[in-house]
Amino acid sequence: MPIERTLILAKADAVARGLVGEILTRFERRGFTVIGLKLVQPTSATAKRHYAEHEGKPFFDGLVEYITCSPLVAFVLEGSDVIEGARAVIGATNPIKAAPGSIRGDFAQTIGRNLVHGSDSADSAAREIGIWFDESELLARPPALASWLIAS
Ligand code: IDP
Ligand code: MG
Repeated sequence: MPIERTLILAKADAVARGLVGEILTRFERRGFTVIGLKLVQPTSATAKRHYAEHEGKPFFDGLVEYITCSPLVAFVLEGSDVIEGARAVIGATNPIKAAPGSIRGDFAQTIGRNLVHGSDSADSAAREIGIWFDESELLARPPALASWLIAS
């Protein structure tokens, strides 16, 4: 059970619908720790960098427009297997296929407005955290507390 970090974005629709607190709560309730948090108005360049793997796909321009149309809330979670765990809390990319009980399964309808981003691998997490946060903005919990919270 490695202690990992992952990058979460509560995207424009989450902010517009007042769901940021609900989204944060779902991760906190699962036991993951918020170690960095900010409200950001992304530039088009930042959005394109973040979603670089999707450049050239038919939905790319709309995706950039979606995540730059208002401020979003970016946060970094830390915890045991948090990359996979956060993806489970978020649910499938297409909300219609997302399990009830997941964020997308409970609050979203369409793939183009699916509320949340979560890193999909350790490499993606490291790359994406570096786009949105400076290392000095991440305040890790003390190691003693981390091991007390997560008994293996
Ligand atoms: P993920 O967010 O579950 O990791 P990805 O496949 O990485 O899903 O896609 C990134 C984002 O691009 C999705 O969350 C969604 O906002 C958007 N997206 C993906 N596929 C489509 C599509 O077919 N139409 C519109 N938007 C899409
Ligand atoms: Mg993805």
